[in-house]
Amino acid sequence: MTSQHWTMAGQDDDNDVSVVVATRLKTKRPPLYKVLLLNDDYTPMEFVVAVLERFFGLTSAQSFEIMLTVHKKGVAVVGVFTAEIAETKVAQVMDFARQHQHPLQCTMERE
Ligand code: TYC
Repeated sequence: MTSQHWTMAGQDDDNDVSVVVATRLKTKRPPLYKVLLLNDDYTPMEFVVAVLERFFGLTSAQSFEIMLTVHKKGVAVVGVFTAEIAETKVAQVMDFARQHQHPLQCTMERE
């Protein structure tokens, strides 16, 4: 929706002065970011599946499918989010991987 409301300036009977006010009804969609998971030779497949279930709310079947895509193609988009949410997901995955001493990499890029 793109519309605006304008209140006219004027002077009423009491000599009170009214002021022009613009009310912006337009809503802007925020920029979106793809969260990407990268393949490596060492992170166990089961760990990647567990990450996708835990941090992206995917079912085990969806997680297995995405994990296999990353394994075969090198990278896959695991979700699209606003900046703050994408940053949080990336940080959660990277922290969890580091805690378990796996080299799994997760990044984000503007859609
Ligand atoms: N290539 C890994 C293996 O063979 C599995 C893997 C899948 C690693 C996806 C990372 O993002 C990844 N154990």
